Amino acid sequence: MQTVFQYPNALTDVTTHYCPGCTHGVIHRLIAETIDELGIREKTIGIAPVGCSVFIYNYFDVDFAEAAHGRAPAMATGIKRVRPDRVVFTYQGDGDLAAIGTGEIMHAAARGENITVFFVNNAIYGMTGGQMAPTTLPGMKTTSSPNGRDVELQGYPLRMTEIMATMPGVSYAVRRSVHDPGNINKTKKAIKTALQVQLNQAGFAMVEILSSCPTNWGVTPTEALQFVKNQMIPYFPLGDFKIADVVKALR
Ligand SMILES: Cc1ncc(C[n+]2csc(CCOP(=O)(O)OP(=O)(O)O)c2C)c(N)n1
Ligand code: SF4
Repeated sequence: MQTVFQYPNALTDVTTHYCPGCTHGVIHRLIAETIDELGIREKTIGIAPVGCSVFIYNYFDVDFAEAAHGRAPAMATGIKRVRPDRVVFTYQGDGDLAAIGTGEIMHAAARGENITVFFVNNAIYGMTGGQMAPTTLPGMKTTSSPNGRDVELQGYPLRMTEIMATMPGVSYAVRRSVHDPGNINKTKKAIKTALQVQLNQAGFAMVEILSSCPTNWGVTPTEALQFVKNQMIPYFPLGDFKIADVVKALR
């Protein structure tokens, strides 16, 4: 009989704590499927962030370490330098990567560390109750910007992938989304490429993935996917912002 559904070996068979309609779970699955397909489960080490994905180590059947807020790139750097034979990835929200961890990610990228970063951008602090993040859209209401983000007062949202793409140490910097099946497939391909970059010692790779937070956006799961498409993508365009020659040679 043809197998049409299989649970990835790289995931544990437990129920996650994510809210209904949250796309953190979709992204977990794509990473797990890719780890299976590349046959790297036994040698992969993930770095857990703070934020809603803090319990990611319960959901993946791969080795994990837990970093303090924003410090995942530093921890990944240390682990990868000590064990260059391992595949090391961080999984970070926008609060983790683009607020308290901005310095960490910038310097890991500037050093061209041979690590893979999965950056989950839901434009908000999910876990702590929906406060404004550096990626919160202009005019977007959050618990700490109840009248909408005022760029005169709070500045403009950071486009982290574009910033990463300017750095000589970065080999691969792309933005994807998981708001519909076509984009889910494209995201999975980017996740695979990002891990292959590391497997080929080709340097720093980051995949930013636009994700939903129906709970803190105060909308239904379906409306949240529409918000990603209609509100987030215009400010955070999908695409390949840097594919270095060393990465092109792998394809
Ligand atoms: C040093 C430190 N400061 C603040 C916090 C509180 N904190 C935990 S999660 C979080 C926000 C995380 O948001 P994000 O990274 O966007 O992830 P999400 O929950 O949206 O997936 C904050 C501020 C902390 N854990 N450690
Ligand atoms: S609060 Fe938002 S990001 Fe966190 S699990 Fe719920 S929907 Fe997902």
